[in-house]
Amino acid sequence: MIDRSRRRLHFCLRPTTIGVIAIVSTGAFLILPLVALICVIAGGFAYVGCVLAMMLLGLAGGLLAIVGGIALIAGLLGGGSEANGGGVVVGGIGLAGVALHGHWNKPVCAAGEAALARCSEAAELLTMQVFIGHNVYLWSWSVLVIATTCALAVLATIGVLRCEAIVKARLLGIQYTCPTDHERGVPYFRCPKCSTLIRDLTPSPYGIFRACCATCQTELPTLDLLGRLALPKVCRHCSADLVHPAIGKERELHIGFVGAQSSGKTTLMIVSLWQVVQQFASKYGLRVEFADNQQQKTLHDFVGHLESGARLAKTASMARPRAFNVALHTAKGPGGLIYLYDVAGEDFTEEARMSGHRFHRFVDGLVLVIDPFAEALARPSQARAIDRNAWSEVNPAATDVASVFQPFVNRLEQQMNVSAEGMFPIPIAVVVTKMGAMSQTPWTGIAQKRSSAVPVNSCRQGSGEPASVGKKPSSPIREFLLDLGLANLVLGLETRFRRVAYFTTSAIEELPSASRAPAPPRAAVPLLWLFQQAGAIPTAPSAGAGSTTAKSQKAAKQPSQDSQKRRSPAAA
Ligand SMILES: Nc1nc2c(ncn2[C@@H]2O[C@H](COP(=O)(O)OP(=O)(O)O)[C@@H](O)[C@H]2O)c(=O)[nH]1
Ligand SMILES: [Mg+2]
Ligand SMILES: [Zn+2]
Ligand SMILES: [Zn+2]
Repeated sequence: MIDRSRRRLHFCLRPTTIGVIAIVSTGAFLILPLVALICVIAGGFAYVGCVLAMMLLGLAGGLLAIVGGIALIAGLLGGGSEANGGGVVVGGIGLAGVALHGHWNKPVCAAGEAALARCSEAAELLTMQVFIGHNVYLWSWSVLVIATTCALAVLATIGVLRCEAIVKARLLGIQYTCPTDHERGVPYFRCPKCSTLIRDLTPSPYGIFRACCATCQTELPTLDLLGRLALPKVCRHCSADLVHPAIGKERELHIGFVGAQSSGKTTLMIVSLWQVVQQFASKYGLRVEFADNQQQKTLHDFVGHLESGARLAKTASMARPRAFNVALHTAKGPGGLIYLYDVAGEDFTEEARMSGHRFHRFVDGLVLVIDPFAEALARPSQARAIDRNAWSEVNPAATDVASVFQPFVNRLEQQMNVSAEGMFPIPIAVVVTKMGAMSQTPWTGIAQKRSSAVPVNSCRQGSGEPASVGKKPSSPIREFLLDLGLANLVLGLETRFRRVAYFTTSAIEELPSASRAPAPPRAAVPLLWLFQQAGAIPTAPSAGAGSTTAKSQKAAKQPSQDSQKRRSPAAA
């Protein structure tokens, strides 16, 4: 949590600020009418006071004169000299009062009237000329209007800045995808000082550009633009650490490997990635960035394993297959953060098993791996012709590609909202693997002939034009698939995918081994083609092929001390 205490609340949004300004504005609005009212009341009091005073004087004087007269008459009749004296005094006072009333009444009442008139004039001046004439009734609210505008501006700024992630997703294709569970969205961050998980590090009334960790009060940036991505990131759905430094910075490119169990997907993924790092990065002016040293070491270990002639362990079937993340940085182009999804082959045979493969919703490109040996096995006439020894060496896929492709296409239709006849708007690289073992098959001649037509260093040559079945085949590899009996598959591919390209590889044979020289590097070509389709890398090797920056060379060589040993002569 960020610190959401009152003192962190933005000054313009504090209730006290708004409250005080509201009171000031109301006061400024009311003060003139109030003073005017007081003037009128004071004038009224003065007038009424004068009139009343005179009335009382006249009344009292008259009464006293009457009382004094009565007392005098009573004294004269009764012979009381005291009563006579009292009557004379009272009557005298009364007569004096009456006389005074007669004398003062007019001027005092006039003075009262004058006071009332002056006060009314003053009230009128205040209300009509100052309050209304000078628009005080409007200006008095200006402070409150300014304060409210400021508060709204602050809220609007917060709202706009909060759109950072949406803008990045729409314009730059940056989605913060979690490689563990394929969920997307701005991650949670950890405070670099106290490691507290902060779920709300985003512009808010408690910090527009910077907010404070509630635990240790460290100031943290609230926006990617201001350095938020440098903080440790955690997936908001599964709490996995998002370790790759390019997450949230580079646009994403999600590539899925599809194929039967044991068709060679994992081998192809590892060898192709290795070739990208070792042989193609410098040609295309790329710098390859791994999540961390551990990830680099994992790839290095896998390659070492394959080079030693050992087989890879079978890919475990996982509800959520974890993506392998690498970033490609180009000198000028956009580059991208690549997500490679290697899935256990058996997962493709049933749609239900793919339910957790959420990346299908946003996959950008596919690699369909075809094991020609599995296809031959499915067609006994072809299988009988192949040398028995070859089978153990190539470890043929458990099923043919058709049994994988159809359920996968069904799944993709649902996930990408494409109708049963619709086109998938993504490129698919069709890769015939294990071609290195072809020398032991009756296809030897075909394979060699076809292989020689396969591009080595330039992806462009490898992309079969999006040919439709029935037209003149544009790729020898496509013809080879037709020969293998995969016409339906080719038809399916070319009617459902907007861009299809055919490739052959012999991933294992492209790695150096003690017994033979490595075959030319082709495994990476399908991947490079997909990268190019997405615009992540240049469409042709850079002019100064091989002369990349020192940094990129260092990155390319880093995976192993003995990488020079591993360099394929073909790529050198
Ligand atoms: N000769 C040869 N065999 C390969 C090649 N790629 C894969 N294989 C074989 O196919 C088996 C299955 O490969 P793997 O990559 O694990 O297939 P996945 O189940 O599709 O991931 C491996 O044990 C290898 O024996 C290749 O390029 N050449
Ligand atoms: Mg595998
Ligand atoms: Zn902290
Ligand atoms: Zn996650």
